[in-house]
Amino acid sequence: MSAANKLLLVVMCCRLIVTVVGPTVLDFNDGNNNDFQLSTNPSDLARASSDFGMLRGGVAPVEPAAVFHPTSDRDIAQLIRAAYQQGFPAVSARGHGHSINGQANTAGGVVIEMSRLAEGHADGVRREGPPRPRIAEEMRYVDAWGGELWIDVLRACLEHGLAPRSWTDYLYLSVGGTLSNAGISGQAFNHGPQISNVHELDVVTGKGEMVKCSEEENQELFHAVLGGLGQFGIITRARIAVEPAPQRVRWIRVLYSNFSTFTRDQEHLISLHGDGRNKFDYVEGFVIVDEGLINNWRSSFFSPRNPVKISSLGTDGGVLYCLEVTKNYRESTAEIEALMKELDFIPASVFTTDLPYVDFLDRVHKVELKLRAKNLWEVPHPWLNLFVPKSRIDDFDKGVFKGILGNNRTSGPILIYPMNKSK
Ligand SMILES: Cc1cc2nc3c(=O)[nH]c(=O)nc-3n(C[C@H](O)[C@H](O)[C@H](O)COP(=O)(O)OP(=O)(O)OC[C@H]3O[C@@H](n4cnc5c(N)ncnc54)[C@H](O)[C@@H]3O)c2cc1C
Ligand SMILES: *[C@@H]1O[C@H](CO)[C@@H](O)[C@H](O)[C@H]1NC(C)=O
Ligand SMILES: CC(=O)N[C@H]1CO[C@H](CO)[C@@H](O)[C@@H]1O
Repeated sequence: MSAANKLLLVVMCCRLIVTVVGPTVLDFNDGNNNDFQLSTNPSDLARASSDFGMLRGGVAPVEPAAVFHPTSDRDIAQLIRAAYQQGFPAVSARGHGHSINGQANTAGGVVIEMSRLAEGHADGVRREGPPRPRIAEEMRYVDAWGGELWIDVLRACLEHGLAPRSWTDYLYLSVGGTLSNAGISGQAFNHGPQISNVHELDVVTGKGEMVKCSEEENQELFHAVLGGLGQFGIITRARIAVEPAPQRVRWIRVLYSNFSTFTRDQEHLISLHGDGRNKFDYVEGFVIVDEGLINNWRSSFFSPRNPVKISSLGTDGGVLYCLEVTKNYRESTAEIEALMKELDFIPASVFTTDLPYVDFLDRVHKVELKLRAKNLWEVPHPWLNLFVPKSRIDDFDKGVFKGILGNNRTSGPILIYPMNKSK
């Protein structure tokens, strides 16, 4: 922490009473007998300055002036009220820092660390942390702290035999972080993205007000904050819809060499949504431009003793498409066979796994552990998500998958799956 940074913060907060308690703590009193501490601990600042993208490698990271560890929504409201009334530098919320390009950071401002950190708090004093997930079994919802990781929300719900319905592929992301985007995965065709599965939010607004919002109450704020990239307020609590947790999952991958057959089958599967229809519970897919990928990223799946050879499948342009589906089940798997009969994949290319529901949801974490062991997790991730209109998807395949990527083989993951606009 440079002296210049600290000075900047103190100057900009000149109307607050500031005491420098130790080398890494700034103590504030907002004049109303409210005391709070900001951390300038180098490890807090370093953490807040980097994210999953790691796109600034080599260049000095942009540091915030300080980091705030809240234990409740009141703490956050107090900080933001002081910031609003007294001309503080910018404030941003950071969930698990798994977005890219410094989205959760604010250069020279204060980063609110929403996640539960084992280290405790700036002054080293252990206080009670933010509220734990609270489940209402009858009403079928869970109330979760904005900084809670989805994996912890899941674990808490499972103790009651319940689980949220709509997911992201990876669960080590915070509730507030994914609800500030959309939270999209293979369940979205049926349940909508995560932001369509929220009943109510507690939000701290830019003026430091604590506001409850929902479809019925403060509707404008509700819709602004969901998918609002942290720009309309800070989510401190989300009330999330849950369902009885499925027991087991049949997880199937099949390959296609013909892009239009692949997209036709995917679109057919997402047209089967709503209650009472025989449908898969999850529909995704990915593009394979390099055999390395099959035996790499998403694919502890394909047996190593029986590696898939793209060349043996007679592809056009050397690109393969993998449809990935799951069905949650308790006893019978008859419905799965019926659905598979409706598809037109390469007959010899069916890869099937059967596993507990939690293991399926937490699948990317297994990949994370493997990549970490090879030092391949904390590397730059120049990731990009795009919605492509159906009318241009064939051009996209020719130009990007078969063209740019087919000619410059990459072993990074390339996911592709359709979404219903109405969801
Ligand atoms: C391995 C991996 C897999 C992924 N898979 C998917 C996927 O399948 N589907 C999908 O939709 N996304 C996916 N993502 C993207 C991910 O959902 C977003 O990047 C998400 O923002 C990360 O959550 P986070 O808690 O790390 O948020 P952060 O990166 O900490 O924050 C992201 C944004 O949200 C804001 N924010 C954070 N917390 C709050 C809060 N409490 N209130 C208001 N604003 C807040 C921040 O200011 C920032 O603008 C994936 C990311 C990774 C790294
Ligand atoms: C892909 O399948 C479509 C019909 O689904 C067919 O018209 C087209 O010729 C096929 N393309 C190739 C390269 O075989
Ligand atoms: C980054 C890169 O190597 N791009 C090349 C990919 O392949 C096309 C040919 O299709 C080249 O024109 C690009 O330069």
